[in-house]
Amino acid sequence: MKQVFLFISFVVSGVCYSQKNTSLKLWYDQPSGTTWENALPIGNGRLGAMVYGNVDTEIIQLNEHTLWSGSPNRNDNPLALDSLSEIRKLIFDGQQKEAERMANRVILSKRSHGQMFEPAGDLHLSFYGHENFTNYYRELDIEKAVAKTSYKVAGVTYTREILASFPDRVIVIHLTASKPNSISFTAFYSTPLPNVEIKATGSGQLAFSGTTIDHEGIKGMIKYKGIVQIKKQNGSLSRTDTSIVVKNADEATIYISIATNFNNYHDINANENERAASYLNKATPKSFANILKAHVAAYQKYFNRVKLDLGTTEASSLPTNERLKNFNSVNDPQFVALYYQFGRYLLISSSQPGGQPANLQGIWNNKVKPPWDSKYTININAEMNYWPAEKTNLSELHEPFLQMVKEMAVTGQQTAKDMYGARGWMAHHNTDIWRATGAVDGAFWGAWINGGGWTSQHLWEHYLYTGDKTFLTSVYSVLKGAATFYVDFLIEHPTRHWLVINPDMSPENAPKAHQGSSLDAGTTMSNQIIFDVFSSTIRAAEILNKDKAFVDTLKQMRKRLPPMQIGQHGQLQEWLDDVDDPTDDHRHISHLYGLFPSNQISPFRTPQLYSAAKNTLIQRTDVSTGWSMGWKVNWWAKMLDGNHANKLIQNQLTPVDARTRSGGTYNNLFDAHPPFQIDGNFGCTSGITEMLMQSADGTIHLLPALPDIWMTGGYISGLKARGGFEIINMQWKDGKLLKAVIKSTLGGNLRLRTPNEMKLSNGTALKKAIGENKNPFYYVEEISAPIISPQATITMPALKESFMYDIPTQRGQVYTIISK
Ligand code: FUC
Repeated sequence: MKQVFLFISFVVSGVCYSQKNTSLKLWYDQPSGTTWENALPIGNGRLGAMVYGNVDTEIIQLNEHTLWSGSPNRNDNPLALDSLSEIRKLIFDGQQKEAERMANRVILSKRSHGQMFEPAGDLHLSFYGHENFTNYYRELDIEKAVAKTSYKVAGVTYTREILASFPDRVIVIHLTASKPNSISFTAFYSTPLPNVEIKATGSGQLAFSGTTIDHEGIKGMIKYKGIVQIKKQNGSLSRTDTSIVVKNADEATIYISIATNFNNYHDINANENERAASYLNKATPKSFANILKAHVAAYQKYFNRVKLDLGTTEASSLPTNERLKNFNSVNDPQFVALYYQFGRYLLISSSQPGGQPANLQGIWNNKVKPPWDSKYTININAEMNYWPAEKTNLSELHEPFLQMVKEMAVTGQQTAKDMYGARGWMAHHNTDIWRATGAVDGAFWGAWINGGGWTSQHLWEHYLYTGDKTFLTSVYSVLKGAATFYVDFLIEHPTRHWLVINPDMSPENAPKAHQGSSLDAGTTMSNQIIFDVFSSTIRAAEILNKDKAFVDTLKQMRKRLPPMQIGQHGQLQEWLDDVDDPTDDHRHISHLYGLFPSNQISPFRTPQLYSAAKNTLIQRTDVSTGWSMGWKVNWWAKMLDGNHANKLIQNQLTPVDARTRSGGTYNNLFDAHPPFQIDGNFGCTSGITEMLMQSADGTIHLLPALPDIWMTGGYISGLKARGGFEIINMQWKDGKLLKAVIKSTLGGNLRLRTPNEMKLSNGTALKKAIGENKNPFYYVEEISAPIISPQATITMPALKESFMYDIPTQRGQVYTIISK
């Protein structure tokens, strides 16, 4: 440890490195006012809150993870089956527009287009005579998951702390003052939802209850109950019908418990009153200090696993909104580390085992009709939310998403059967708390078939990181079901004779050649997804020694999928025909799924495709919506181009109102699509990890894409790599990897790729790697050679020199390598 500390406590050209990083705070010298995106998010995976930090009337905007519109429902359109062959024919005949018209009639849901994640109302705290204040300060401490506001009125310093306790399942606010008897306020509740009963009851309690709204013909049936309990020290407590009044107290603690009748997507028979009361009654006997202690310990169990130091400069001394404004014109590497850790903070706060997965807004929403219903878009956004989970050492927090996949594997079976006459299961491009798997929004967006295929790959990824065979056994049928759907649904292309999906689309994009219709057959992204679904199912079956005949079928069919193609503009073709427009800057670049998150395109194994993918990335340009820029950080990291990845981080870390159409970041560091959409936060945290360490493509690649600006030095600890490896820590200086300490939790070959020559810490030389990596977690499927247009110009990548070593490891052992 001493050595580590010595290394990281140095100063290089004004940049200071210190492991004692005390700046993991978002802080401001202004209250939020009325702007929701200025408020600071807290959450425990079940409850979320946005803390405004306003002085005379504080607003705590509340959320509960299961408070959704509607009730258990399905949204399949069974008319699809009868028209399927006609739609397919139209698409194969080049009549996409006509096919889309028909799909709108027969594939699109005639019922719900997905339900909405609903707000749980606002708690207001009105403080008498606090209009004029000085010394204002508010912060979100992401090392502790506590928000704080303080200010001075008439010589008294007032402080509010607020947290969403992980172990106690309540939100707790603690109000203190520097002088006794100073705390006087009125607490009241408001909500944008209709028909809510609000009632102050005896002994400092304010309760609210209601039933969620109907939406698109689906009856709202989530019953919810919130109880706010105020405890005070000295002073007095009274109430009106709908408010609690505290006068002249020394301090006050406010406990907020919210619960619903939701058990799971098909069972809403819980008792919300009993639930809310039981969480509250367990929490209220505890002091704030005790709740705080248990909360911080539970939170840090996750958060402290990863530490990142990219250096600290003078620029870091300003409030967060100022740093955001300045970021593109000053050197503020610590801001990147803060943003990185904020992504991890948001995942811990919005996704806890047993709860709902982080939706488009995580767990934070104040609108009755939120953008895209604040649900789950599974043609990119929901998957992106979980990209950082495994690699940033938050594997357990992947669980809510994996559970959702398992549940869609149940609801999606009927969709596969009723709509497409296929076995297995499928989902279209959206789902919600009811795990609806029908097609929504319009055929242009919704007739996408691969929601099950893509999400199912998260199960396989979880296995690749953890090596947990019990888990793999338990989810095998889900993987198999996703593959089975494709076995039944793929059909032979009439002229090219490959097996293709039809109807198909490359999410939300349409080539000009298709008269504005997105519908097509055999798009590149679909082929890549099916390749992965087949490959992971084959591998899982082989590991579990199951289903030999089925494996054989999958292997035969996999060979007949279309290969990737390089088109006339040197681009990776998005569609089966060479119809890409090199001036198209659409935010979805779905066919680069093969580059990331998948691993079918590699600088080392498939240089032509790699070069084509690079051309595509350049043609599509950088600036786009928030999540698209987040994806691009990952892609440029996979391109081993740290400077370009950093440029995307700069674009993303731009105040949103300085731009017109494109994404950026709000003052509270929420990502802007715009509007707020959390996937960009998570995508960027994943991308920053990919710049520092990648564990696909047969190796653990250390420092694959370090930008010049981070070259001077840095430190990261706790990243996870596939195959159960943990990068306990890693340090670099002047672009050189100095040292890496790696733990093997599963044993097996550790193949490392490093930017400079390394040796073992005891001075022994490392064995140069040759041939395939024998570690099964690093097995790379071979893909078919691409078809290349005669007009395409392909520049082979000029790769920086790197070094590859093999270390045979033992389970539980730690290996330290140092630069040679
Ligand atoms: C997809 C994207 C949009 C948005 C929505 C939630 O439809 O194309 O940009 O992110 O999801």
